[in-house]
Amino acid sequence: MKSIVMLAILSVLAVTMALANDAMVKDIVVYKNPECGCCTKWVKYLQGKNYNVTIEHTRDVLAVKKRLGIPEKLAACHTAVIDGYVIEGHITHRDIKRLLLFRPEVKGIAVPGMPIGTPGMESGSKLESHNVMSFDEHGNTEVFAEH
Ligand SMILES: [Cu+2]
Repeated sequence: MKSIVMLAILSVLAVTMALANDAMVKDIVVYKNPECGCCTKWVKYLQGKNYNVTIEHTRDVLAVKKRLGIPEKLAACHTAVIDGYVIEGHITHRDIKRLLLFRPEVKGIAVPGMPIGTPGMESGSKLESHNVMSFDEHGNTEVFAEH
């Protein structure tokens, strides 16, 4: 029994340490329309968290979303790729970290639409409650995180 408790403590420690350090991949490619203001704000937010952002401007973000297999109902403004995962919309750096840490068998995660209060969509201290969804290559979706 004791060893199970010890194991649990150790795994919590490992996760905490992994979340605390910056050893994870920080190179991210962001596909966005050059005119998209909230997309640019999200890029600045990531840069503020020490992400190394490569911006790919395109006037056909929908084509990119299609190519990357993002279900239509999960679409947002910008689309990003980091370490083999697709990041759709105004997602927090914490959720990106969690994704890269736990590496679920999904294509990526998405915040559909543009909820108020997400990074790049700030409006005072307001936060529209929303779910971060994960999706796989078959278009199956699941709740990844609730905010
Ligand atoms: Cu946006």
